[in-house]
Amino acid sequence: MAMDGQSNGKQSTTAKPAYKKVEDYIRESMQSKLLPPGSLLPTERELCEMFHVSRMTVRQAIMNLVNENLLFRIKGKGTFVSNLEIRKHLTIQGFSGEMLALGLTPSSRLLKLDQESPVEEVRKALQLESGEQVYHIERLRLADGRPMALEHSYLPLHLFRGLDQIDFEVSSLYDTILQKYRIPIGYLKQDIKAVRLQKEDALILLEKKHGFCLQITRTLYNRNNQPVEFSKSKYHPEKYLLSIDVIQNPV
Ligand code: 16G
Repeated sequence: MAMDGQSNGKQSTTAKPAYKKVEDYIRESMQSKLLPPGSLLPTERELCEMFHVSRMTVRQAIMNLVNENLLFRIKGKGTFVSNLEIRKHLTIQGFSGEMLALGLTPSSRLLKLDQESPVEEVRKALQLESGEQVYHIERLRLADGRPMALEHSYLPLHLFRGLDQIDFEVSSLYDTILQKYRIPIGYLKQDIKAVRLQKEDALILLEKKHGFCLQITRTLYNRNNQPVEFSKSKYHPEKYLLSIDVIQNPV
């Protein structure tokens, strides 16, 4: 399919620049769902052939859309149409449950599963005596294979013996708490703030060296008001929208 590009090498002052034609074509294809969310864009070479333009022109168009977060690149795989803006409701649900409810496939890359002495913040949140140990799980959480959050979970060792035998690349922590350890959840408390990512985290989550994220710190309690998990989740800033529903008290 050939589109009119700059084939004669000339442009009138009012004519659309060639990169803009490519850009508009991609925008329109996204709107009409010819390129639905998550889909792979034609290759640079295919776009060059379609529009009879140079690779630089195609790159300019793609770069503009990447800068607007409408497209994103995965090294070695290509350029994709952005899709996910997760409307995260503040409910007692784990990542896997939340993603499944949205029709997305959750998965995890396990970065750490250790037994350790907690830092003060974790020890206090879990109401542990000094000397008590925790399991520390670090996971990159993905939806449909795309990085959504970096998550550290800390659980008291004395409540979760044997937790390090579980494969958290495939298992849900909340399912494990409920079904394997038979701990019913009572309530949770959480704090939300924007934080600057450290370089290693930015590289994993955003695939760039710098950036911010939305951080949620959550303490989960059982029905006896005992803390069972403390977690820090760093959400991809462009893929999350926190949604808070407030219900009017009956008067
Ligand atoms: C959510 C929780 C996190 C929990 C995880 C369990 C927030 C802010 N945090 O990400 O505390 O560890 O879910 O997910 O929602 P999983 O059951 O899929 O392992």
